[in-house]
Amino acid sequence: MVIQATPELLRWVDDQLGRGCDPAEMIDSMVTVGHTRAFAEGMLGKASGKTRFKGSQAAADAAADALNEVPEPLPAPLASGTSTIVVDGHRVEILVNLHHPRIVVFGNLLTDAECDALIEASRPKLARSETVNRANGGTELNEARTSEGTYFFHDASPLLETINRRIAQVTRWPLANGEPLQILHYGIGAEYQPHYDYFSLEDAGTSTLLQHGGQRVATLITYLNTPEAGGATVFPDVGLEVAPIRGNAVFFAYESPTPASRTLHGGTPVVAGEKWIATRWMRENVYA
Ligand code: PD2
Ligand code: ZN
Repeated sequence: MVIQATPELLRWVDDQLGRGCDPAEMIDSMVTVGHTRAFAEGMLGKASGKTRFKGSQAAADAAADALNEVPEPLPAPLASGTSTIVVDGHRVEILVNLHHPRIVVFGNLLTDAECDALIEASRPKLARSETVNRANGGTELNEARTSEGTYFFHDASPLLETINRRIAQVTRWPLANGEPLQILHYGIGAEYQPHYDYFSLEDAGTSTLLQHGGQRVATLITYLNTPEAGGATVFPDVGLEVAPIRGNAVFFAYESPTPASRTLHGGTPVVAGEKWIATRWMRENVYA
């Protein structure tokens, strides 16, 4: 696992350890401000290395133990070398598998019939998309996101149950940690300007959002149709552009809720035709 940390955070960890603070309490503080527990535990383990650790031996041992206990920290779709995953008899292809940051492009995640069924079920429910209000954790209209959308709970229909089971298996992340499936529709010119999907540690509204399953740790965007032109998903920090092709999907995980995750991403304007996607945002804990 690669732990990416800002110099400020490393300095804070060093300072606290140097003053003899309890590593377990420091981990709790980091979780409270929005870091994942795995990340916080990894940071403590990293800072407890002999050359950098200035606190008591007991605290050093506790931090080292914390590192040893780091669980699988993020959704982890597959091992290197895998080219297909079969779920309930449905064959999903692995088209791209980037490791840092973790970005996986899937082929044939959904069938044409499943894509069409999701679109038709959504049409009557569409409403203008909103974004998180960073001050209070609510939602608001935002010119940076000009799509319309709706969402479905996990058990909304047998179709949703099938799709959700497949998503959970290919991402190897529990369905219970997933937010409801968001369906988005972009007309000509509509876009989603570059942003991060995690909740920023600097925003006042983040503490409210974290109460529902903790931090977001990964996103899966599935293309339900192929726009005539435009509508790619772009990752400016890594120079990657994913073509929106019906049934395919792009998955990415964020190792920390900071720009160091290099998961800045956006949906470019639709130039001709329309664009439909299904987005699953994944939390570190059960979403409730
Ligand atoms: O529509 C997209 O390509 C897109 C881009 C960025 C969707 C999202 N973010 C999202 O749903 O979070
Ligand atoms: Zn996004």
